Amino acid sequence: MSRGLVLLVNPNKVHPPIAPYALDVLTTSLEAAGFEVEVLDLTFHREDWKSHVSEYFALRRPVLVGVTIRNTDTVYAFEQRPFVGEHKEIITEIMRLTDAPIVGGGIGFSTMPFALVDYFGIDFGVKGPGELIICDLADALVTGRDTATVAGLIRNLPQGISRVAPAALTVPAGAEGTGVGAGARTALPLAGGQHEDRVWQVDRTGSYLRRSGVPYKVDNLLYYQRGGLAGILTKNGCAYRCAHCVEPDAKGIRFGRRDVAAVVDEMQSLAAQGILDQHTTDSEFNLSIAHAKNLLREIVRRKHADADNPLNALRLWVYCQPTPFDEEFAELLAAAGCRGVNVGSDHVRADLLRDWKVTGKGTSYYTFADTEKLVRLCHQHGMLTMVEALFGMPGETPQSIRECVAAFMALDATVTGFSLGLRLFPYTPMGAAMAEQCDGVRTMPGLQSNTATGPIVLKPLAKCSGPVEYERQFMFDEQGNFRLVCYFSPELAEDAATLDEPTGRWSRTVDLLWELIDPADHHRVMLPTLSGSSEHDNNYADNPFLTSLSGLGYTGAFWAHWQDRAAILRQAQQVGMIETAGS
Ligand code: B12
Ligand code: SF4
Repeated sequence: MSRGLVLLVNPNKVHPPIAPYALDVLTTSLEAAGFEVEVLDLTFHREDWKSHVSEYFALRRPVLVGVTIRNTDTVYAFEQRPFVGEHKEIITEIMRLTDAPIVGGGIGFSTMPFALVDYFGIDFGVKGPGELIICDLADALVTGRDTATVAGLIRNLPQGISRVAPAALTVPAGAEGTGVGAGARTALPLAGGQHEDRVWQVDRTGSYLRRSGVPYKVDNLLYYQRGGLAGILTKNGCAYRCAHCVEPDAKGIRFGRRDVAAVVDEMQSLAAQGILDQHTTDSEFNLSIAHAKNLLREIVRRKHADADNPLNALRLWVYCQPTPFDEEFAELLAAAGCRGVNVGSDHVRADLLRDWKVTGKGTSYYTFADTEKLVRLCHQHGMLTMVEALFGMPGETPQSIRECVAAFMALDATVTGFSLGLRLFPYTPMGAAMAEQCDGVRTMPGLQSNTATGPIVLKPLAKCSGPVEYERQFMFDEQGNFRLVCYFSPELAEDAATLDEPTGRWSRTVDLLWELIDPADHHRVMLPTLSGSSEHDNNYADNPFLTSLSGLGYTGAFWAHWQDRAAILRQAQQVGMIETAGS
């Protein structure tokens, strides 16, 4: 007999649609713990979500409602489009229709969980993996146990928002206050739960159930038909500490490796449902390389053991860092069915990468030669490559951009993505450092937001009343209006007015990037645009090229079709999917 009904809501309205993998993970654990679970997925109800929600609550009375917040915003320095406003609208409507407590979670949510519990006005929140904590919470609610016993749970109480600290965990030395530091020692968890080891939060042994066509569950096949990709997690977390990145904080600072057979069972189950293009959802597939190789060996073993195994038709797409990546890894990837490798190389200049792309100990882990080797190995083994560059970190100049563009274009990757500007988050080393430097009293050159109404002055955590106030300022201004804080190097060649204005747009640098690329190469590059959403850039959210691509039935990583995008856009225009073909 069921212990009670838990409703899981996906409020993600971004298209092309990406299946809410997180909800399959939570459903698997909750069902194993004896709960009935239903998923209310609003992704395909962008227009009629309100009636869909009210029809549901007219019939059903869950004991707990979980809402997944995958993306806070586009995390795109030009578009700066927040999603949490539309999520709040949905949550407010749910609160009107039910008295059941609401718990929020998700990776976007985990970048600023205290601020979002406060903003949404919900009862609970979870930072990081939630499959075990949500079961503990549901159990507490149905048995009447005090939720103060639910380790890791963020609670919204009349006396304020606080977190039930898990047992003492290993956190980075010096992390107190900002969550930034190096080395490791045992210490009490920080009030905000930032930069923690979250391996204990992860179900590492089970195979997550991936269903299709079952009412009130995630419909993985429908997502594949509409979005062309499914996700597969092999491990949780990242042990590295790159200055711009939210993932070690939001997902955990140690790798929570999943059982290899359980992951491959899951991949096989997806493939058996006809879901053949699978994209890793690890922070980086090749970190923890021995585990990655074992996983690939298991796929290859099953393929060889049985010609009818659906894994023989698998097309795998992976996110990687430039190292570790050796000949054996490339061979295994290709043998397992990998079609493409997306590598976050970010830059060519060692002086810029030194304080930016670093391990947990603060040391550099690759040079440009590693990216050259990776691209060569992939192409030798018949795999496509996408190499990503990120411009605008502190110290970036027109000269460093020129050097990087020349070197990256010479790689001759299948596609090269150039992005400009950083979205800052509360617990990224860079976000925390900017708050320290502002110290609540001054702004810093390079801080920018399209909707700022005055200078952006951030306060460090130690000077805030707590994590709510600290986290909020990266998303909202003092009046509560959206102000997504970004950063662009002030050493780039922009007009004085742009550099002085908190809303200044680094448009001359966008022009520079376009000038540096020979038009004959446009088919194989992604370039930033001032609007931040066009068929030329790599902003996925409602991108006209990507919606055409998925509408026309293409599958696989979107960038794999980038070189053909002029023809695909023409095709989309011919069938009336879009109004004008891109230039
Ligand atoms: C793979 C990936 C992609 C692929 C997806 C391919 C696919 N088919 O899955 C592609 C390239 C398409 C993509 C696109 C985008 N992505 Co993306 N993506 C990822 C990545 C690497 C994995 C996401 C994932 O599926 N994880 C696996 C699941 C199982 O983990 P999870 O979602 O975290 O869920 C766990 C917990 O969060 C928690 N949890 C989740 N929900 C809930 C709910 C409750 C109630 C509870 C209690 C707990 C809980 O428990 C879950 C199980 O452990 C993440 C980074 C990362 N390491 O996770 C970025 C990431 C999520 N993406 C991000 C962004 C911004 C985007 C885009 C908006 C970018 C853009 N402008 O184009 C789009 C949005 C697409 C969309 N439709 O939503 C950001 C979000 C950051 C933020 N602050 O919001 C991330 C974190 C990357 C980053 N470093 O900035 N993405
Ligand atoms: S390797 Fe760096 S960029 Fe990649 S997830 Fe880890 S910290 Fe982020």
